[in-house]
Amino acid sequence: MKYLLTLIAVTAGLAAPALAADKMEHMEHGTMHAAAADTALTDGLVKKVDKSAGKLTVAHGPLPNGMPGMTMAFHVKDAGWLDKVKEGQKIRFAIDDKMTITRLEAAQ
Ligand SMILES: [Cu+2]
Repeated sequence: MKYLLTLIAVTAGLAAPALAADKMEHMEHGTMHAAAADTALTDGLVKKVDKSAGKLTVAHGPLPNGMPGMTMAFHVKDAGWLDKVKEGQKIRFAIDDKMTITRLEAAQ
């Protein structure tokens, strides 16, 4: 029993730092490539429009800052943009170094 508890403690200890490092890398990518991220447009598909939080959940392709394609929530620079998009709509967008959408346009 004692052995089993030790094993669980060791396993938990290993898992936590790995998660923290993963988050850190995510943020560094955003900062490093800020200049490129401001101009290049990325394709995305609107998954959710959250007007109360001022956020747009987007399934996006690879971003100029090095982030691979995934589904995630972004803040938008202009909350009014949330009235112009809807779930299921294809968009093209650009983000700044804080992962805020600074450009948003409809895609065909
Ligand atoms: Cu992402």
